[in-house]
Amino acid sequence: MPADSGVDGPSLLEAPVRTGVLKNFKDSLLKNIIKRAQFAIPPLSLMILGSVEVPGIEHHICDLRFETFPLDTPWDLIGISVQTGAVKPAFELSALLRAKGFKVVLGGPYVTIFPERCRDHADVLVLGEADEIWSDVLVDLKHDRLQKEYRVGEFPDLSQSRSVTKDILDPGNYFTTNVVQTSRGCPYSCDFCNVHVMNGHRIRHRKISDVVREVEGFLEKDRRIFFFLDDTVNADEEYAEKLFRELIPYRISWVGQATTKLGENPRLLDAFSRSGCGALLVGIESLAEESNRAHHKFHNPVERQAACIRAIREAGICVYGSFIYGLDADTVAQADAIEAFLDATGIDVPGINLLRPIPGTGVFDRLADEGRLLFDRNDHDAFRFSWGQEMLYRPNKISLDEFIPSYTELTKRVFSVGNALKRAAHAPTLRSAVLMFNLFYVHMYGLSRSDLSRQMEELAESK
Ligand code: B12
Ligand code: SF4
Repeated sequence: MPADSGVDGPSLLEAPVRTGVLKNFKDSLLKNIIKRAQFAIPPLSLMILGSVEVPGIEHHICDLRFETFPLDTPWDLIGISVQTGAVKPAFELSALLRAKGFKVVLGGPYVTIFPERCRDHADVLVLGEADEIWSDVLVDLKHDRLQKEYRVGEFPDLSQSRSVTKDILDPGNYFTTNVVQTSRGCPYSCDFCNVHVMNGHRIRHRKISDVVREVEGFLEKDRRIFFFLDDTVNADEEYAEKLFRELIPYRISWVGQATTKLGENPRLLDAFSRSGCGALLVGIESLAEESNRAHHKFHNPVERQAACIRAIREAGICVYGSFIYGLDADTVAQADAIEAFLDATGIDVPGINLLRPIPGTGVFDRLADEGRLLFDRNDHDAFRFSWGQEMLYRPNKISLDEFIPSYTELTKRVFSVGNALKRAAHAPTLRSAVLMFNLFYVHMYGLSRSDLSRQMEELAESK
């Protein structure tokens, strides 16, 4: 269920404006900027599946962020990608389509982790990374022998060449269509994340020559920025250095996600910078080491983070620093620590998240067992995720009455228009994107604050 404030995303563009002339003006100005900036990137999962060739089968992608589902077309099979935070709308859509007589297949992270909860909502389930098994589904569809469930045994071997086409996308819908993944799997086990649950602990690479060929082919159709969607694009430093050195001649500009360890590897930093890296998202989480340990995050020791971030920025790469405030050893002192860290490092775009316990992760089960979830553990719809909105759990060392004001005061200070302008002026590159993101966050964190203050009132009433 999306929040009324619109913090959940695209619906914010249609959200009713609130009272106050100045506020209305600011809201509508920011909404227009966001609409124009069109931050959306295409879903790689559906691009991959849509590239699987089976004679006689044609794929179409409908991105419900921009398009209305074409119900008048006689589709043979409709696939829906189900993310954990969007289970309810996915099931509702499936019910509507099935009531009209269409066959529906559900796949994606939620289906893979909770198949038993999905069985009644589809004709067919696909469990796991579907790169290879999707062709079996299509062949069975052709021969009218679809099974109820397709379960991927082994993780697909990514070193097998499989080309990805963008021809089924409408490029006008997106900020860029250049999304590429070089590897899957994560060697770490942060308990708030389900990447290692979904994709395993072993890093599986694509061949460097395949990735380079893909970049070359993508460039012919769209010269905009590239997104490397890997969770940690520097996880295997040797592979990353080889790959990005080979990409230097293509003169692309790109962004991705990395660990701050990058700042300690000058050769790799040089390869990133020379291949056109403009910005990296890094997960800092807590500035209290004990908190990170409590959530099984052992890489990136806190005392080395600041120096690493400075090194990355000095190499001309912007840093999006992602924090989670409210982890298990955090006290309210974290709020000031985060602010001081932002000043000391010059992080270009900060993201100050609340912990969103996602069903299927270690932290979800632990908080549920400890009686700290604020919603029923079986009601997965309650555990939607986004920037903030309401609290889903009780922090360990801070009462909710203290935590919510501490968090909202922090985001009010960090996400001001003045700070947005300052960060853009000091960004090592991509200044207009840094400005846009920061302004977007001024707006979004404002919405998140209204959700939280409503929750505070409700909690007070229920006491
Ligand atoms: C890129 C990305 C984004 C992009 C979105 C890009 C886009 N338009 O798709 C951006 C930056 C916008 C984003 C935002 C967010 N993201 Co994100 N994101 C990712 C990331 C890094 C890669 C996704 C991807 O493309 N993977 C590659 C594809 C190939 O893998 P896949 O999607 O799993 O698809 C395979 C299978 O699942 C299956 N499959 C998938 N769909 C279907 C459908 C059918 C019919 C079938 C048969 C099979 C099938 O086959 C596919 C091929 O093998 C993942 C992490 C990850 N490694 O997946 C996180 C991840 C999906 N994001 C996550 C989160 C939490 C968020 C945010 C809430 C973050 C935030 N706090 O704001 C927002 C929410 C956005 C939203 N409203 O949904 C979580 C989701 C947890 C969950 N669902 O259980 C993930 C898993 C990361 C994590 N740490 O846990 N994200
Ligand atoms: S948060 Fe990042 S590093 Fe931690 S397990 Fe998930 S993908 Fe790996």
